[in-house]
Amino acid sequence: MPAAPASPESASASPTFLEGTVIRSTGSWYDVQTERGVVPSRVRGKFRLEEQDVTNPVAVGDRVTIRLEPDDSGLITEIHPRRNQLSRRAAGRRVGLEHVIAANIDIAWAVQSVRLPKINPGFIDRFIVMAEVNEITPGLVINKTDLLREKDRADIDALHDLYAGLGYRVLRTSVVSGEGVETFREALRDRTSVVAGPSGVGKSSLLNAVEPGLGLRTGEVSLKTRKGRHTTTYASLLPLSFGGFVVDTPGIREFGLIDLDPADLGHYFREFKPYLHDCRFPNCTHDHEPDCAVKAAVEEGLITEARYTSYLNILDSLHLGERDVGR
Ligand SMILES: Nc1nc2c(ncn2[C@@H]2O[C@H](COP(=O)(O)OP(=O)(O)O)[C@@H](O)[C@H]2O)c(=O)[nH]1
Ligand SMILES: [Mg+2]
Ligand SMILES: [Zn+2]
Repeated sequence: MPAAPASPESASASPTFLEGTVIRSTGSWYDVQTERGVVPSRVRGKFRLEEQDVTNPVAVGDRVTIRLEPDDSGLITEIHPRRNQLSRRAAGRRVGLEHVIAANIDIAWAVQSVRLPKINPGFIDRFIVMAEVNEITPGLVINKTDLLREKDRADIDALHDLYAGLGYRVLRTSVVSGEGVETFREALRDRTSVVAGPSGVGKSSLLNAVEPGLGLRTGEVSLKTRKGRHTTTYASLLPLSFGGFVVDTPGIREFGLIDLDPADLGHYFREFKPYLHDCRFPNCTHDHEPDCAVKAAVEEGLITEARYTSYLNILDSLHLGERDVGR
């Protein structure tokens, strides 16, 4: 611990240091959850200077040490090393900089619904890549199972089996029948989780079902024009009464694939891995190149057409510089 400053006011008592988690940020103040409750805190100027290429040196989810000040506010004196983070390119004046949305995330759930809106495999695959690139465990929630029609059951089962077979956790839920709600609650317990998905799949409804106290608004059609919204938005962590946090951010669509080299994309499709070293060209993008072992595996049915199509779509968007999840 740093020594107490030798000023007359603080000579009598040594300062109190606490550890905590940043749960909310306005850009200049940070709410830090500690064993003594939430302490509004400021950050030392030097952290700002050290991190030239990010807009926010402290993000929600960061573990920090604070020094309690005489007015009961905190001063963040240390930011503990991050296990991982989700970032996007900053907008507006700070374009080109990185904005850290949240740090130390245990799991990121892609939420989809069986109908209304229907499943979008492209979203799932892009989201998985985004999570894997950031070293965050992805999972899949298939919601609104009460709306499942018999004729769609085989497709949903195949999708479930595909992702479970790749080693990802897949949950089936319904806010109406209650299926899977308890399992989802257990999956959120004592972790920091991201819940993302297209509008209308039931994210807010699901979170209200596991934690009624959240009181999230549901059923709203989002008419926001995202293009017009260039101000920096800050995520917050919603504390769960049974332990854990859920990352709440309106900007989840923008979790980008920052700095992913198109030649590396194949490494984030787990089932491609056995074939990546058998392509003729070591920098093969598994697109147009001859003697590609990945394409051969698709032709043999060892890799699904759907996953390969997602791969090509993401590859295209990387070439075009479109690195957002939500397309
Ligand atoms: N039938 C059915 N409807 C649901 C379910 N979950 C959510 N909904 C409805 O789907 C609509 C969108 O839900 P909402 O939670 O706002 O979705 P969000 O945009 O992902 O947060 C609302 O009308 C909900 O009542 C479900 O499991 N089954
Ligand atoms: Mg919602
Ligand atoms: Zn190849």
